[in-house]
Amino acid sequence: GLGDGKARVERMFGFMDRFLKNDPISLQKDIMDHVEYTVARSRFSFDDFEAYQALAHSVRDRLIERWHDTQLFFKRKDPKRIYFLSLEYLMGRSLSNSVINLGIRDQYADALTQLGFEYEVLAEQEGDAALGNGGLARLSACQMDSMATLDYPAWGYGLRYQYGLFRQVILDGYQHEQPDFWLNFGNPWEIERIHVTYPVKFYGTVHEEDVNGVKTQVWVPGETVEAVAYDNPIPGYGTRNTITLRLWAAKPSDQIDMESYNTGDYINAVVNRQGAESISSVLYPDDRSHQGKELRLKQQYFFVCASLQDVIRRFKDTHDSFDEFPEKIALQLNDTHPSLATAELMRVLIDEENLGWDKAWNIVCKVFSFTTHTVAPEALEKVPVDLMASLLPRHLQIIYDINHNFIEELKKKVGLDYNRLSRLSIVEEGAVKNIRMANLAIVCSHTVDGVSKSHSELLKTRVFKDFCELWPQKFHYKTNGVTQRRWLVVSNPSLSSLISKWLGTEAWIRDMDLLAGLQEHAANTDLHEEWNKVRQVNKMRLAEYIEAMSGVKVSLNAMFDVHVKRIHEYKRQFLNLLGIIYRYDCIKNMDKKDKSKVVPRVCIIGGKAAPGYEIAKKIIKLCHAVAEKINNDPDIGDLLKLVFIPDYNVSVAELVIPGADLSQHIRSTSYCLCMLKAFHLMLLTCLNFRHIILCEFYFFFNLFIIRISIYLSVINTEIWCSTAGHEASGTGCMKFLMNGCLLLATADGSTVEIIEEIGSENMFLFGARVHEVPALRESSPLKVPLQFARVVRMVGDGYFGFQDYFASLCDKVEGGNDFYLLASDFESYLEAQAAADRAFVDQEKWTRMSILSTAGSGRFSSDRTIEEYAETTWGIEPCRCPS
Ligand code: 73E
Repeated sequence: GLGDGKARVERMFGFMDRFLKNDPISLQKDIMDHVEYTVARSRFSFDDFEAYQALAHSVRDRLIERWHDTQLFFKRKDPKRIYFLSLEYLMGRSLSNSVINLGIRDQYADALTQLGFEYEVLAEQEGDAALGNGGLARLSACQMDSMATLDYPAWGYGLRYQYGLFRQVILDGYQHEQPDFWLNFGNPWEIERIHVTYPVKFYGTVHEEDVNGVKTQVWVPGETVEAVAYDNPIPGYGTRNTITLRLWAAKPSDQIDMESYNTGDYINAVVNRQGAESISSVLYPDDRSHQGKELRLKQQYFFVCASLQDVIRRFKDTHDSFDEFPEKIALQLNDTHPSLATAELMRVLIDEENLGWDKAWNIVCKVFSFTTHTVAPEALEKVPVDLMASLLPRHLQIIYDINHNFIEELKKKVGLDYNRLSRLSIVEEGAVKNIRMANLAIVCSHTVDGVSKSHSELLKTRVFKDFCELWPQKFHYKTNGVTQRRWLVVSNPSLSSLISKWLGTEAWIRDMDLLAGLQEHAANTDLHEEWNKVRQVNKMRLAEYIEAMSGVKVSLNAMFDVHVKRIHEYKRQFLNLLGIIYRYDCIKNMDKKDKSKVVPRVCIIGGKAAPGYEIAKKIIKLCHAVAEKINNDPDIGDLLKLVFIPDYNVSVAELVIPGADLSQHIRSTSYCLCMLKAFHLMLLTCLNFRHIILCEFYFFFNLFIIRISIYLSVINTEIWCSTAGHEASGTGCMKFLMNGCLLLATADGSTVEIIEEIGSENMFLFGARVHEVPALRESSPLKVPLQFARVVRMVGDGYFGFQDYFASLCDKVEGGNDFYLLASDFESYLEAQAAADRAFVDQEKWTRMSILSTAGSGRFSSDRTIEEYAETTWGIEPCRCPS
């Protein structure tokens, strides 16, 4: 044997890299062995998919080696650990990311060439892991990559949904949803840990018992489900560190229901057992509304309960007392979705570890931190008390106790200001009583982070105004970032090589600030030439994909104008479409001479609509209807094309983003105008019904005065406080920016900080700006530009067909209902589009802006975000495994 203890460990480290070699011959042998023994195909007959499987398994072996070493190293060093709790991760594909982070992509490509395969072709065989909806979920994935790369002792926890985000299928221009059977062909990137399981309990009752003279609450649960761990190794770049993303799957508990077996109903007893699996079966496909569904709450609790048992088990392996818990553990809540973890940790510490309330509370307050991604108070997650009482009766008690203590403390501080107390309370009173999950998370966390500078302003003035006033030192922000490994190195290898060549180093892959070094070359004509060549090849790839998906041939001379993200009214894909219709209408009415001056465009739109979101689905249909008309109009030709890219996901993004010239981030920016509109409407109503008002004036003089002053105070608060928009941050824009794509955007969320980095002269900005709000107050917001009215009417009058179907869509922007301000922003949107056209004609200028975009993107690496979290929120340090 290897001997015991330290000597054994030293010898084990001595063996590292002697296990698996990375030269082409060894790689070929490994791949062929996996063809034969893992995939179980004859080495003389296997197809591309089977070759991909074998390849993936050989990469997996290498990941596992490093992963074991890392976990062993962490155990030996016992540093403070960060546990990242998120209900969603959008990992996309793993193969290319892994071989690049392991630093063996070229070796694999060579090995495969010699075997008669092409690396790229095999990589295309992989399906996406889509265990999340959009920005929040992709952010978790980017942050895992950064935590691994920066050597932090980190664990990600999540749910292993059997069905990820639905597949979007377009039939006749309408979105249809199909289940995402992502596990059907096996998943080589996970390791099933059949021995790592924990029971999770639900329902039942709580009663009081006398335990050794102490009154104790005892929960007798009604249902037990087993959580099984699936580990996904996450390799860092330029380091041996490989961390764990542990996802839980629900399985029926082994504590069999003897009663049903004994009554002889064997078949039903077995069938009922399988019901347990439904907890982790499907991801909720809506990233905005929280409907207080039982299954959703079950998922949340299942996930936090299993994760905390795992965290505590690992802690207890090496520690005898809980005193050290806060020095060794940081727990991060990714939005409110895992916020039940706070009450669960209290329950475990009090009921199972017998720590007593004060000690437990002291620990809870020190370990949790919370990141909120929300902009609107009304979008905050709530759980009906009745639901909580039935599913988690003991947790409800604990939440009530936390709230009681909090309110009592508060009364000492702010007195008996009941309005304020009720706004801060974790429990919302009303016809339906609710638990406010954000309030729970804030009260229990030592730090609350927003996701951009402007979001943090919004938290202070709107979303968590009362809490910010109460605990100003608790509130911070960390501007989101994305990982340059996936969004440049994996998805845009030729631009990455070019960057390395001009910077004279690859160090930017671990240190994005170095990209600023490109600035000095921004006017260099040699760089311009190489830059444009790379961008042109990427456009070609995208054009081929577009033709394959939609049959539309597009010209490479055209500006590729891309708008890809979840479909939402506030993201204003409808505004883009109205702009396209306007452009179409203009070209159609031009004479030949003017047509020759038009900058050709390919407008590319992509994104999924939540299955129950009717208006979003109509926007998708409208896109197809408009595309049908424009793309088949001989008067238009290559001057304008419109394509919808179906089933937008991470791997589609990897193809689309590098090929974009221009990208749109055009969400609406201010509520203020809406409120002004409300004010105008109110005045109009007053004028129409002035006789009623007069009556009221005479008979209820006092009441009327009070009412008016209430109206005015509401309006004033809205006007002066709502200086930001509906997007907390936005991360898509950062990916485009890195890839040298110019942004057409509103100045909100993370765009505000992009402007600080690259200057507004290098982007196409439009819409209301924060400092312009007072000026906007003066103008008449009810004015609808003529062109706007005209294009909306074209849709409404059936110019693109489907007149009845689109009626409700037009209603959304006509007749004073325009909540997302499409009409008021239309003119400035068109001006920004015209500015983009002018810049595109000036090739030199465009290329310089493109280089400066990449050069200014350093700040938007998730490495920077994670470093900020590590230093200021989590208090953890790197722990680098020797290599
Ligand atoms: O602005 C984005 C932000 O960039 C925000 O809308 C998004 O999070 C991104 C990352 O910070 C977000 N997603 C959700 N809330 N905000 C959400 C809500 C419920 C379910 C799933 C996702």
